[in-house]
Amino acid sequence: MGTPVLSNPCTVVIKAPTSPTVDIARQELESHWSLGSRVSLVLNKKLRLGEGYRIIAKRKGTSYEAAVHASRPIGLLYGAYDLLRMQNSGTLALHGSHANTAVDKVERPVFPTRMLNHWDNLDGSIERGYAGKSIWKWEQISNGTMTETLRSRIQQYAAANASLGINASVLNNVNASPKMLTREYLDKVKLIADILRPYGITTYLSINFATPMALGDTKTADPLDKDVAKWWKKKAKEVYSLIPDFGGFLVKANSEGQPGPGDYQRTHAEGANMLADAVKSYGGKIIWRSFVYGANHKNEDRVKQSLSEFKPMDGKFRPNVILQSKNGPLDFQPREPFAPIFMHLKKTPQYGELQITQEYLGQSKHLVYLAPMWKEFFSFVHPSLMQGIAAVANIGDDANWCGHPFSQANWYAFGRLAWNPELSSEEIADEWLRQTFSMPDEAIATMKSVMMESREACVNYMMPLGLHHIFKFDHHYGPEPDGFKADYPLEWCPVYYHRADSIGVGFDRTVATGSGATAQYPEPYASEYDNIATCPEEYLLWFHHVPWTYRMKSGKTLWQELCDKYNAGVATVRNHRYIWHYKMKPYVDAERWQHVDTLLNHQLDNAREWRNVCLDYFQTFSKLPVE
Ligand code: BDP
Repeated sequence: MGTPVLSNPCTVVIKAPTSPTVDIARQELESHWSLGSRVSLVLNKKLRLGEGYRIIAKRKGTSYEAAVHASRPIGLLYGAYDLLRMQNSGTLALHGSHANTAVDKVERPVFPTRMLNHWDNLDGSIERGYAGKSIWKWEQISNGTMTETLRSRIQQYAAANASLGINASVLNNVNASPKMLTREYLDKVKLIADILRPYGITTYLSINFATPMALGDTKTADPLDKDVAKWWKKKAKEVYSLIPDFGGFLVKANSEGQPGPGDYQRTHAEGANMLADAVKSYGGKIIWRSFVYGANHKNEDRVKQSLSEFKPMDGKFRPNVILQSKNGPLDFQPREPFAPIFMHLKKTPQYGELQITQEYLGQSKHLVYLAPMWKEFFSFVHPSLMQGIAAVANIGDDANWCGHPFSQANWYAFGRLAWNPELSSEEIADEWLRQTFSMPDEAIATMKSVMMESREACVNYMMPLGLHHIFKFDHHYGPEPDGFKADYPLEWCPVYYHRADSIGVGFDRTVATGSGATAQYPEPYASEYDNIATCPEEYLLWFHHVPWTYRMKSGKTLWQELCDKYNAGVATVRNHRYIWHYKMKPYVDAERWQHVDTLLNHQLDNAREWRNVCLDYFQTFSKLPVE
């Protein structure tokens, strides 16, 4: 990405008090704006644009006159980046017929909080990270300074996020180390926060609920214990003395082995509220994750558990507690119906949690563009139901940040949708492609359709028709539909989810005969999903146990349809590989072309493996021929 630095930079006229943020906006325009010799940045508090901005640009002869107006410095920076985006994606151009000759637009972000969640560990590893090690090189920060290499990398990270409007970053893994809150690390966090701040990014940390006890400062981590509450108050004071605009804590409690209030027979609300009280006077937030299963509702269908747990707590949280839930009720599968929790909690602010890192979508080896998946979520869960949107980052220290060159499009798309979920997946892909490659329009269109087809292809070659969680154990790469281990929780075993038998396949979640998960949905979804005849086929095996010979809408049997979907998934990848291999070479530098080509070959092998392993396995139940 990026445009060449001009030899004769443009003049940036600034009508705003100096500030680090305005300075960055000026530098970015000076170095990269090439459509005019003058551009203005105008701050006007009366505009009431929040983090937004207004851009006015007009083509006059051989250049544009452009100005960004905003009511806050960050709006000027966002506007400056938008100007560059329009330039780099050809929306503004001195030649060519499809460029705009005049633009006058106001932009405001839809989600107030637009947040990345890094699952980075203090030892530099990244949980579900596929693009190298953590970009936070903790060992390169000491005595109040950091290496220049690190500083510049973090600045690039901040700039990339700000260019999309991402305004919050949780630096560490939700499976958090208690060490994160030691003074040693807080001093380091402060330096990172100082770099992120002028880019409009608020720093947050994930915490381990048992930190005071784990560090040996208290005897318990019971949220109702006075010493514990006192410890957190003191810790909050320390954090805010270092980072006055610190965002708050993200908490994974009583989930997958993490400590939490439940260890002391306290509720999630009691745990969250104790922390909320500690950060309240500083304007801090507690972001509490609803991703819990296997504790209080052990014998319930896993997809029902988080709503069962949290619904009774609606109204019991302090105002500065936010509940953060994954888009689907299970766990970032290639396709899930939406998580009904967003509709049920009326008194608790909520964030949606998406996953940019492709844990279940081919990691950084498969070309899978995720915008269509997130748009699907927003089509059910209206953005107004959420105060913020968070996403698990796919960023690591690989030279290209995200591993697969096309995985960068997912970071990009998340940021764009967090700003404006109304943007279409196509528009975002188009923008990204034009800023990432220099290709003629026809090639852009071709690659756009590759990107647009890629997620459905992934669903098809991995788990079509509502199948889910049939991944290999633990690392979640590759198929293991026969996965069962007696010594693991049943919810970690693929056989628990597909329930294949001689009659059919799929998880019966109906009210009459199954787990009743359909009843957690509001109408019209509850009835629609509950009835096999009206259940959308992409969710069929999510909600129903369906006979192998069941007639699908196409007239084919379920078995035939399943075979066809798997084959279609493989065929799409084969076509994508063909397109890249035979058509894109002239337009892409040798290194990136080779990299993507190798990855697509690999993806095709993987897609075939998925199809073959799954169909061979399911055939042992269906006893029907694979066509
Ligand atoms: C699952 C991941 C696991 C995470 C967990 C979570 O496999 O690594 O810790 O989600 O979100 O998807 O807490």
